Amino acid sequence: MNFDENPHRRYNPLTDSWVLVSPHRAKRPWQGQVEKLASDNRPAHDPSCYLCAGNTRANGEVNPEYKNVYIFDNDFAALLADTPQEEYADGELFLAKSESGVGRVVCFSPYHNLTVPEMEEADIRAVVDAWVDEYLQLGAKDFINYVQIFENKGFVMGCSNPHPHGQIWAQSSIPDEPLKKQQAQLKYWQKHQRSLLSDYIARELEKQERVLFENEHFVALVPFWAVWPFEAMLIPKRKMARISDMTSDERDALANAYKRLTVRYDNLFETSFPYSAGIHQAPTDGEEHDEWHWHFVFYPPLLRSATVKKFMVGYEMLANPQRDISAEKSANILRNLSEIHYKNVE
Ligand code: H2U
Repeated sequence: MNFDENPHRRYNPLTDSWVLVSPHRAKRPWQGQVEKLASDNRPAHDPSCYLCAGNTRANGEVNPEYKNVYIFDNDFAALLADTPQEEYADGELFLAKSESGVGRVVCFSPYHNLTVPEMEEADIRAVVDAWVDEYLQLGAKDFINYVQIFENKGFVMGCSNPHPHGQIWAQSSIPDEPLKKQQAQLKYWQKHQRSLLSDYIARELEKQERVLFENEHFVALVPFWAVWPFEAMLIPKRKMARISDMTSDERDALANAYKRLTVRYDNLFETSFPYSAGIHQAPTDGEEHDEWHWHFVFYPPLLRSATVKKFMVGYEMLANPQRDISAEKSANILRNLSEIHYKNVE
């Protein structure tokens, strides 16, 4: 098959879904929406930012003078711990269930003007440690069965504040996306007694078509089934069900890979590159979950410049996700970018 010329569908074995790839369409002209660039000239401390150290949040609480990571209960959390347990069923067509959970906000750094690609690796490691602690502490609660750790970056992604931060939503149900991945990984594990992603990265490392870089413990690649133009994954080389299985060296390696990928992203269009990124891992329901091989996914919306993003509309809302530029071409572009942040180039 000629992946760079002919329209085709690609299979995502992790979610059991398909993406339509139309590589011949990459050159179509764009007369649509152009995004505004957010100003990148931020002070290290913004007195009006509710995430900066020492500032007052919307509910009147004052943030401490934190030095690296600071985590607090989301004041406007989507999920609440003390939700009454109720079920509603009116026949088979009207079903509802109450959902309990916890929302946490994770400030990555007190410096308002930094983002992950500009942070020191040691400070990113502190974020990794905080994620592990939160996964364990939230997961230990009897009403929490799944912990979703994520970073929503950039106004174009609906992020409300440029201060470096992420969120954690922990809840009693396993949400749809990780559940699909769990079912696919379980099926593969039962069939082969190997993890789907161990086999996948072994093949990707052989092929070297979509691998961006690797370090001792992680592989960074554009997945074969990528939907977003510059979608990427960080996959641990060792099969681990959950981030709390990482050794200290593996945590350092994750911080290293997180920084290197996001520096390349910023360098792509010389802008603070927006994305939604998050960790998919085993639920905290008390089971072993040998099938799970945790991983970190990055879904960036930008398509051809700092101001032209991909829209998931039309055919994509009605039929299947679709992409123009092939995953291999995107990987080539990202692979050839420098790992020195463009702001630090003389
Ligand atoms: P986003 O930038 O991704 O929207 O995340 C910021 C979160 O911070 C958001 O979920 C919370 C919002 O509810 N928040 C507080 O908890 N306290 C505040 O004072 C303002 C915002």
